[in-house]
Amino acid sequence: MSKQALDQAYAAAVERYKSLGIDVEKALAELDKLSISIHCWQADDVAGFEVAEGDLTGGIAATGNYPGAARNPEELRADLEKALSLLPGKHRVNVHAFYGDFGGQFVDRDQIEPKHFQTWIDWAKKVGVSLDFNCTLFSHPKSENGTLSALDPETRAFWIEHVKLCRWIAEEMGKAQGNLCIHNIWAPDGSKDLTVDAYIYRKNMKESLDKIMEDKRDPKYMRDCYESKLFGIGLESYTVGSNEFVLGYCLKNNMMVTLDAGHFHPTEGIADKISSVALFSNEIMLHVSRPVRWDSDHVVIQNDDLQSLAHEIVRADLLDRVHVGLDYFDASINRLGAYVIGVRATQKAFLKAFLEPVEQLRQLEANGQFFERLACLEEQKSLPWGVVYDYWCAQKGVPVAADYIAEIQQYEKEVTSKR
Ligand code: RNT
Ligand code: ZN
Repeated sequence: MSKQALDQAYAAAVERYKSLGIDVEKALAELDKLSISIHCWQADDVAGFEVAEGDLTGGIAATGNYPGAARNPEELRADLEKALSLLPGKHRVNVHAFYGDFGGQFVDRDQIEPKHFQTWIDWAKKVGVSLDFNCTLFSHPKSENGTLSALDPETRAFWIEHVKLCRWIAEEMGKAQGNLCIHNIWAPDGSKDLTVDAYIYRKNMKESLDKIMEDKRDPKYMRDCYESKLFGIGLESYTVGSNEFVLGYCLKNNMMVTLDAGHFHPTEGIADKISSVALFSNEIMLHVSRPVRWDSDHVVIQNDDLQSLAHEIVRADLLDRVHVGLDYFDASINRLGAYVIGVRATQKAFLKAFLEPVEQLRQLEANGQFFERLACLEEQKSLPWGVVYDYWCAQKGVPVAADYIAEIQQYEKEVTSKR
């Protein structure tokens, strides 16, 4: 589309929204503020960069064999930089502990330090992003029989030390960037089959977390969030960190809950959890993902689940308390493309929510005019939000609409296909 055609279409869209009482510029200003935490692990299929590279474990799986996965921190950062250059807005990058820059040395998880993440910190400063962080409690020989909930006290001690170190690293990242680095805890602990001692593992988990949290960190620079799960592959019957366990722990300990879109029953969405959790917890971390029949972590697209999630957050005015992060890993398509699709889909869902005539809908609801409410919700779907998004991309100097495809193809030809 030519610039002139885009400008004209945008002007018409602005008028259309104005007739509904909506200020498009205000919506775009909101979208400007939406900073999405982009997960580093889509670029290499959750492999990490430890010297002792093992299989991906913990009940998660990246399926597919598309060429071009990043093999070291430099390649991964180059890929992220390319992806960021195709995305409007200012974002964050979410790093996992096993993505440290270990300089070819074996550094076990209970030995990692901020220095192993210095190149990440320097890079983030250079490209103008902030970092979030995650302890890595999977893909390690000592995680095979549980981590923080393991029966063996030495195993528990090892993982307690790891998470403590990760909280220190997160705090250092926060200090270096001058803003909050969110540290996510997800432990895969669970069991394939019937579990007799469900209580004991959860008690261990609780005690391990209590020990970890004895280290006080500056909440201005690092805060923890804790992620629940329903099941994992090979861990189908029992998950220690179930929704009740994690919610209970977080509410009691004033910790942020992480809601991952793929971690509930297949017909259970996380959108409807937002208003409940937000009434009792100050902050929420989101792992925006796309489960297809199971927690498959498909690339995020604009589906109803994503749209409901954005609507719930925007309607309740919770954007300053809800942190939006992505979590998916598809190894079957161009990995960079996967980033761009997922971030753009998330932004579009939020833009649609910002453009919603919510006052009118509220009025209809309060009046009991439910047919009218439903009709208006349906009508919204075909409002010209797409052109507003395209215009925003043009304004930000990034490819408009499908134009990013060619750029990704070019990068694949020049860079990723040669790996
Ligand atoms: C796993 C969790 C977790 C991971 C990342 C890699 O089911 O969703 O967030 O995806 O830590
Ligand atoms: Zn997750």
